[in-house]
Parts: sequence; C-alpha cells; structure tokens
Amino acid sequence: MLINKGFSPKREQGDKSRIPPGQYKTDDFPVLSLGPTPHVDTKDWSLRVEGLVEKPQKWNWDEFAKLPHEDVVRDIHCVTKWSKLDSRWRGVSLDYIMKEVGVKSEAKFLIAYSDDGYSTNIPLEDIVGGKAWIATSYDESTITDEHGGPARLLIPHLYFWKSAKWVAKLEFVASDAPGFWEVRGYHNHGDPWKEERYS
Ligand SMILES: Nc1nc2c(c(=O)[nH]1)N[C@H]1C(S)=C(S)[C@@H](COP(=O)(O)O)O[C@H]1N2
Ligand SMILES: [Mo]
Repeated sequence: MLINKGFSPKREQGDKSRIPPGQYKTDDFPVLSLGPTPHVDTKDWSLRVEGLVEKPQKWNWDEFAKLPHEDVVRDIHCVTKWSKLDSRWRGVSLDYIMKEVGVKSEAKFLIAYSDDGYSTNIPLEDIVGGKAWIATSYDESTITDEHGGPARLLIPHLYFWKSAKWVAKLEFVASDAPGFWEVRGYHNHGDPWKEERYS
C-alpha cells in the first residue's frame, strides 16, 4: 500500500472542493490524442499569430524562448473525468501575446491550430486576464511529445481538450467556428464546473 506523506484529513477535504462535479482525482497524467504522436522538433517549431491583429507574428523556438515566461500551477480537468491537481507548467501568457500582436477590437474568438490537424475555439474572455498560456515546460522539464511538446496551449479552467497540443497557429476571428471536437459533439465552451461536456 502506498502511504501518502502529504495526507491529512483537512487537505483531503480541500482537494474535494477542487474536483468539479462528475470528476475524480488522479495523480497520473493520462494521454489523449487523436492519432499517432507527432514528434515536433524545436528547430521545426514555430508559432504563427494572425487574423484580426495589427501586427501578425511568427516566432521560432529561439525567439519564443526569449519572451517572458511565467510559472503556472493549476488544476486540470479532462472530459473523460480525470482531474489532476496542482499541475506545474511554465509558459508565455496569452495576455502578453495578444498585446504583442495588437488584437483588434472586432476579434471575439481565438481558434488554435495544431500540427496534427487538430483545432479548437475559445472565446476571448476565456483567455484574457491570466487564464491561458503557451506552455513550453511541464513539471520543470520540456513537454514530452505525447503531452504536446515542444509547446501546447494551456487553458486550465476549461476541459483539457481546449488545451491544443503541438500548437502551431493562433488565429483571432470575429465569429465563432467550432474546432475538431466541438463539431463532433463536444460542448462549444467546456466549463468543467458547469459540466459543459457534450452539446
Ligand atoms: N493537437 C492536439 N491537441 C489535443 C488533442 C489532440 O488530439 N491533438 N487532444 C485533446 C484532448 S481530447 C485532451 S483530453 C487533451 C489531452 O492532453 P494530454 O494528452 O496531455 O493529457 O489534449 C487535447 N489537445
Ligand atoms: Mo479529451
């Protein structure tokens, strides 16, 4: 039997209040991908930011590494019902990226595109104000291929399918356009506290 050194009744109570309805707590980090895991080398990776922006940008890995990174510790929640508390990431905030490119006032949604053909849509109010990052590290190491390395979107307050792995392009648009899972019956928004699982 495993003895959890950190166990205390109080702590367990606190954890419970952090698990959204219908979810269970796991200490694993399950992998959920559409297809085979791509390997995206840092020398081939870039992030393009375009659409309704004043100054479209394309950062390669070395350029992106120079942008201000923040440490982020957040709970994450997958629609397949696992929740993982205090996951530790490092990344560049979408607030910073949006300021750099000058997102126009007509823009209302972000569509994120990945190297495996995946996409997902997020309203801007869910990415501004310290809610979303382009993560380049997990648990103090580089992000592994299966978890979306070298860089993935991280939007911890929404179900984890919104956190696009192997992210390659961010497009700011005026009208919403459902992404890969959203056209296949997943909820358009995906708030775990409201159990916005399927539409
Ligand atoms: N590019 C891409 N991003 C993706 C996926 C995918 O298949 N491709 N799967 C999504 C789904 S459904 C989930 S639950 C999470 C899983 O992330 P993980 O494998 O790191 O746990 O990634 C999301 N991001
Ligand atoms: Mo998922």
